[in-house]
Amino acid sequence: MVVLRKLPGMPGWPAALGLRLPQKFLFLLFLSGLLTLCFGALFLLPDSSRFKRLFLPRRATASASSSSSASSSSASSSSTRDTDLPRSPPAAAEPRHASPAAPRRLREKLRTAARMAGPPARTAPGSRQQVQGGESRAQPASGVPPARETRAPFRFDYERFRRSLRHPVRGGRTGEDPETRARRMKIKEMMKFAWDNYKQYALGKNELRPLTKNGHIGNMFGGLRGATVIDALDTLYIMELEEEFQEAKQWVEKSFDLNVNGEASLFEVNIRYIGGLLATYYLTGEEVFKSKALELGEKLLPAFNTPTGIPRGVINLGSGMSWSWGWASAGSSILAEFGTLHLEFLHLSELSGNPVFAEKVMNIRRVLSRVEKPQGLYPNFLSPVTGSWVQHHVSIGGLGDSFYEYLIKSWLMSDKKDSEAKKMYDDALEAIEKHLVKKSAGGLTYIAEWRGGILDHKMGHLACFSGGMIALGAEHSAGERRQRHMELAAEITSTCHESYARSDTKLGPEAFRFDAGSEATATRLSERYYILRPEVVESYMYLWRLTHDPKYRHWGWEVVQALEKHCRVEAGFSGIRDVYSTTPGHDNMQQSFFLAETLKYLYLLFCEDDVLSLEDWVFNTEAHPLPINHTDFKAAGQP
Ligand code: DMJ
Repeated sequence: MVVLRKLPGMPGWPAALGLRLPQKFLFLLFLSGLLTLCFGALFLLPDSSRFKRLFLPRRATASASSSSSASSSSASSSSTRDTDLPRSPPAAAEPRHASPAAPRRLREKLRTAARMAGPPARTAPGSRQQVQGGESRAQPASGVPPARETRAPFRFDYERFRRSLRHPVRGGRTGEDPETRARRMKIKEMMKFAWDNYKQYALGKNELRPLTKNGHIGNMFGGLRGATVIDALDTLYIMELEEEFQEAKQWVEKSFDLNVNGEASLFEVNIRYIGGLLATYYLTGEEVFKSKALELGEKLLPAFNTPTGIPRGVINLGSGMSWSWGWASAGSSILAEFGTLHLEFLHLSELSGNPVFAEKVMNIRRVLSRVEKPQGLYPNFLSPVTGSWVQHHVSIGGLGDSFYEYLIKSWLMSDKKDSEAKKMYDDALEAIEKHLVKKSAGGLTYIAEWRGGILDHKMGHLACFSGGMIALGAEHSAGERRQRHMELAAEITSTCHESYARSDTKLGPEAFRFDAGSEATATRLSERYYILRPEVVESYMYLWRLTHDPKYRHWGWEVVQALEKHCRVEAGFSGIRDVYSTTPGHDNMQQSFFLAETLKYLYLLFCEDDVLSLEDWVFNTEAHPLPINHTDFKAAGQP
């Protein structure tokens, strides 16, 4: 302003306009604001702009542009809508974060870095790792920068992967008897019926309400839609329901929107959406499934920004804010949730070439392997802040279940190289055998729950997956241990079968007890329902494949008949409210896991062993098949 007033031969502008002192002051304030605005606008111009290059030095231009793109990418989740983005990327396009096409040696180096990376540094609130949303990533401890900043585009070698499989994914179809084929076809028809009704009444919603013939959205998926589509994809493909598979694929291409802003369960999004997309990519090689899985995987990363790197259970997929479930003790994270990411996250690293996903789950592994275990058991609640247990409740059913499943499957998926996972599984199973496995007065073997040293003699339907898991582990043991575990698996599966056989509907309750005179029956009204859960038929499928005892097919067929009789309604399948009533009320919900798991496991029970062979695949906890690494990809997750 001094310059303006003293220009020779020219009165200052405000003076020339005849303004008083306060008005001059306001005028100059306005002028300086205008100048600042103009300068700031330079940063919004594209790098190519002549004006920008004229006024800003080269370095400032680059950093301004990168910070602007960073902020637009972190804001994109909430602000960008379908109209702004192509709904499906061109088939050959790499995902936007795809890393490096790097020479093999560099890839190995990055993987080694991921393997060696220590737990994330404890960060003060507000530090870089605590920034919510966007793509805040921990730097590997080795100092090797994140993959996308250093490497050329990476491309997963799908053909090489397919050549590594030992069996055709849908099997060779030889040597089956007509009855087995007819039963398999019946299950295929059930799948078609479930899909057709979902498609007709609820396509684009998460699940079908078969009585009211409409859709259900629910609050587990943070605004994501189409849970049934994603969960059904690989089952439709395996059952050779080609037309229906194409319908589902088209929905993913045209309508599956990841730019959502809502609160999601990290666990559910991982097992259903990421698991379903990954499996379908591996089965079909269609790029759209891979790119959607990777894009969604990135959106989950901010949940890991905690002092220990143990993720919180709930994440807003738009903002990246995360927090613990309100019902979880003292802000804790749940064992079965943060312990059920390993398989999918290793595959996300494998497919993107970006080690960040593997680093996150290897860090969880490190925290768990170091924390002291009461009697060798893993309680269900862990603080993501201190890394200590919050409450001593142990269960192989709900809250704990799939953590154990992922230990043995991590080892199998690594082609038996991940010996740390195997040891953790063996030790955990030994503690379970010692403290939780019991026999009822009537001779039924069951796995009790443990509350601070006191046993609760109940098994949830969820815990019935353990027959299959223990059999799978036993298959790869030797000698006395193998036999003992195979017997334990068969006994638990038989107990779970009893929980079905002792009901009027021949379907099992949500929980059954072994106290006060009850033997594998529900004693509380609130535990009598059946919501189309898969765990019992899952164990039948594993036990059949590993023993070929015909009773498992027989028991599976009983379930098919019971489902047809009590759960099939005019427009789909519904859960029932009371398995002990011959006229059970329906709950009006066709759960997406019915298509992902229950029908898939039933179908596989009546297939030859080479359909999704256990030599080539492990099933994630939502029954989505992920390949065993016969090539080199498991290196990414090795400790
Ligand atoms: C499924 O979503 C998964 O199997 C999960 O691990 C447990 N619950 C349901 C089915 O019961």
